[in-house]
Amino acid sequence: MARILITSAIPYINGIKHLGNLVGSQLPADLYARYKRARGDEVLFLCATDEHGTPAELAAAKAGKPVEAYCAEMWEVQDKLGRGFRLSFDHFGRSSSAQNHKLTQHFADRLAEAGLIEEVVEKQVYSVADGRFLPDRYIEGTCPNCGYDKARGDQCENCTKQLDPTDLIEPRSAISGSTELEVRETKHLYLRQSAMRGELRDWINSKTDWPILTTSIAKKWLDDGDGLQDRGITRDLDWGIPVKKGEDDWPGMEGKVFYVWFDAPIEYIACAAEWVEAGKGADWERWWRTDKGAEDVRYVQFMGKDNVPFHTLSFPATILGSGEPWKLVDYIKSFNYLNYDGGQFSTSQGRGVFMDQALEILPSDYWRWWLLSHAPETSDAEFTWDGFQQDVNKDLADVLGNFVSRITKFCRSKFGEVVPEGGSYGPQETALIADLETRLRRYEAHMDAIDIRKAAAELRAIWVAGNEYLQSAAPWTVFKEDEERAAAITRFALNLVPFYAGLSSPFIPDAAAAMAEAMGVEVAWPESAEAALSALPGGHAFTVPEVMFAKIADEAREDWATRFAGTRG
Ligand code: B3M
Ligand code: ZN
Repeated sequence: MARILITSAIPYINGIKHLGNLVGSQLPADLYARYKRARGDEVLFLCATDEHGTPAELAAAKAGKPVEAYCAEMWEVQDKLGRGFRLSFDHFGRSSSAQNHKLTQHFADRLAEAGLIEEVVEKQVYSVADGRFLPDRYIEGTCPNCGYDKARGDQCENCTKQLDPTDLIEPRSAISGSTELEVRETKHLYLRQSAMRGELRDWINSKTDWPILTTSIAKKWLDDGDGLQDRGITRDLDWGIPVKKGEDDWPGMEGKVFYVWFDAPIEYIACAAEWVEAGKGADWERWWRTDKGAEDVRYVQFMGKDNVPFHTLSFPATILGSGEPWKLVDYIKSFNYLNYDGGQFSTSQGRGVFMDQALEILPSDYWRWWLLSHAPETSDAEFTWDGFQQDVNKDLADVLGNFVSRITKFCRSKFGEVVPEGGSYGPQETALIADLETRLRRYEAHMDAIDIRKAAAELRAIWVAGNEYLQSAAPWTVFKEDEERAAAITRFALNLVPFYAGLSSPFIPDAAAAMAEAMGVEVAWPESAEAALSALPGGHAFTVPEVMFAKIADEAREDWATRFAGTRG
């Protein structure tokens, strides 16, 4: 039995995520966690909300709430949606937890002890009226390039020119509108990542089995980007983890907090400690410390491609720089983007389908199946309503759902709600078992390799094979001549239902559970096709399940296409 630690990138707290976010980290991570558990491995699957930084402060201000209250509420919302999508986290934590405060301050202390932190005095804009330093995006003014009067200190939204706050004409605070701004000196901590270039390069070069998407991004930033420049890891903000050296104050850093991208990945570790604190586990260091049992853990991370540099360079720099035996990631599965109907999903424009809306219109299995079977692995992928309707209707309703409904209903009408006895299997059954055995091993290999689209294609082929068998063996025709043989075919086809339930459960857990329940068995991963297909003996009782997958009608599709075209609410 292997031990597998799985983390999904932790979503920002500010707002509900769209389906592109979901398929880029949480959902594939869940697929893998469910699969590994089904295979009997010991899994710890962690995720959390990413709660610090300017976006959280801004979103809270916009909602008219204190930032702590806002984060607590949004955590509830994201937690509930995660459960709605059946994301099987062992713990869904918060980067604002006490555990993360402690660990983040601990890492800063270790890095300072190792000589990897430098104190740098910089000049920054201070707002006298607001009594605080303003991050670039909190400063507004007139664009020197196009004259747009709401340009931000980092960029003009109108002409897209990148700006420095000092470029703005008549700069003012975006918080209060005050123009009483001055440039003041402020001290920040920089992590000397550049000192670790060699160590990081050796580590990344040793990862020959990583997806090309992951290593190409890592190497680009390692060598010719500025990814390994020394980075500021502190900010002049109120909301965040106070800058401390372990438990001690850090002279000159009073009132400052760590930068969100410094503490967010540390939450992966803190989340395991929260899991123990919540009474769900006994020992988190066994997963995270190689001197305390984690040397045989395989650690797999899931994330969108924009997060790769932070996970291949910055976070490993924190871990390696600490000089302590923390577990480093073994495999990083990264994703391209999912686009929406000829454009991009857009949180600011409300374009596309968001997690709450998706669950309002269809059960989670529909979304899980479509999203995972179209996961943007080797290139960007696109969601269209036509494609979604077509694929879901075909794969789930016409193939899988139809198979289950047809065989259970046929059996009920001719033999009652028990698996029929008698008759014998022939060449058709032998051939199907051989075919399914090959496909089962191929499916497992794709799942082990986290080749999600290939795995989905194989699973679909496994469903199709059963459907085709039933179609050609045609027990309803055979029944008229040879009831015994019809009984054997029916028994064999009924045995496919729990087989499908086991194999489908990582993709569509609710439907899988319903199938197994109808057949009066537990969801279980099959040892082999042969063993699985004789699991239900003659005389075993079952029930005909409810309609598993209703088809998406054209009117519904048209309706949704209009409803989600832009601007939510
Ligand atoms: N919150 C960005 C994102 O949600 C960021 C990930 C942090 S992972 C430690 O895409
Ligand atoms: Zn401009």
